[in-house]
Amino acid sequence: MNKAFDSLRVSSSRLRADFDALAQFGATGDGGVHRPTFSEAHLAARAWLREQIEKAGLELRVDSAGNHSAFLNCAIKSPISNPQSLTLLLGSHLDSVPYGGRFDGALGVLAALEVVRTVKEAGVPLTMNLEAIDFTDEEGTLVGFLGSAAVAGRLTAEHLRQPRGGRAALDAGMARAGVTEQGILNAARPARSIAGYLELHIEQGKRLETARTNIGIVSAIVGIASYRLTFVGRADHAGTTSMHDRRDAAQGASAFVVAIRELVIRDFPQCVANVGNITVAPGAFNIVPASVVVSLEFRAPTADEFSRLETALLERAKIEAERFGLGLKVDFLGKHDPTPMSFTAENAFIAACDALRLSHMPLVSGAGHDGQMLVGMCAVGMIFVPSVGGASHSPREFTEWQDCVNGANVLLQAALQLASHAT
Ligand code: HGY
Ligand code: MN
Ligand code: MN
Repeated sequence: MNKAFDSLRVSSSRLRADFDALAQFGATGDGGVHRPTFSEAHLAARAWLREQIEKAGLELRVDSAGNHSAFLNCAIKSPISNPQSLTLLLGSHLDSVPYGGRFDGALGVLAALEVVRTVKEAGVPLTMNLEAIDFTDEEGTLVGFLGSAAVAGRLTAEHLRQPRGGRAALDAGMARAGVTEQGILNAARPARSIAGYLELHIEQGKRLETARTNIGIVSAIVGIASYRLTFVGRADHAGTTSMHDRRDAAQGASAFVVAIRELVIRDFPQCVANVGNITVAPGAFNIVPASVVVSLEFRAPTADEFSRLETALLERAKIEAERFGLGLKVDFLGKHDPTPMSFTAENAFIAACDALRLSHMPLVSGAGHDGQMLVGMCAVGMIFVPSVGGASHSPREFTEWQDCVNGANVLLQAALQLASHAT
């Protein structure tokens, strides 16, 4: 622990001013924000971030995947140190889900910026550089973890061919942002250039609130998979076709949606499955539905549950389709495996919480995060701060300001530990 700087703290007022200013971009008037990737609001928020980075006297970097960074070249240069000093990444994402909350991602990016500003002002001698980063499209309104997967070199053209937000939306978004497919694929960083990635995020659940604990130290992040299932029936006249003669795609799709809740609660109690969108075609009152597209996402904390759950859900879709005489088209849209966090990062967070006299507990993250993409490339760690009532991905999302500041100070002290000489 760098004794000389263990009393260093972030500026709560400056962080608050940034947070309130950022929340205006895409504000929905009910405390939430609508800032999907590469929307006008998202692009305006990034323009605002660029201004803050330059105002802070930090080096602005925007890579070819659109990731925005505030870089602080603070590593002590010594004859023996690697001329390409390592960098410790701190960050999250400014994009939001449609009509989501103002804390998800935003708190992590602003806390990271505030940590780098604080270290710069204090002139802390570190063994590595610091970089606060805003990753592109964490939420997957276009692809999902797009910027972090690009940095980690995990993306191929195949990932971008049929993304979960649709290729047309990706093309339109890239055009608005001035990003190209080739640029995204070229954004990979050298494996040995990043020493670690630390992220502060709201919990988006109620375990910390229930346990009355200040900080959650993430031990692992769930695996997430997305499929588009199309139940294929036959259009018929809704008034003259008997109920027995129909091949009603809505029947099969609805039976599937209801059945998977039962299946997950009974057989996969640590997992979740979600149908976030159902599209009926042709979609008229008086036509028996010819097809229904169901967007399926499911999550599991371990590889074994993840694979068994995938098999069980797809099997269930087949059964319900057959029950109603329907065809079934299964489109795989992407998968991120369950990911353990690094002990080095966890220990740094524990020491920082203890030094700050903040209570902490280990948590598995039921939400996906950019850190999943960077595991394998560097040490990855996350902390959570309490979400009031567990609300998130909703304008109801809220975290008490003191909890936000606690999280930012834990991030600061953990970063100092991981990036400084032992003195
Ligand atoms: O969907 C998630 O888990 C995250 O909020 N992107
Ligand atoms: Mn998030
Ligand atoms: Mn989110």
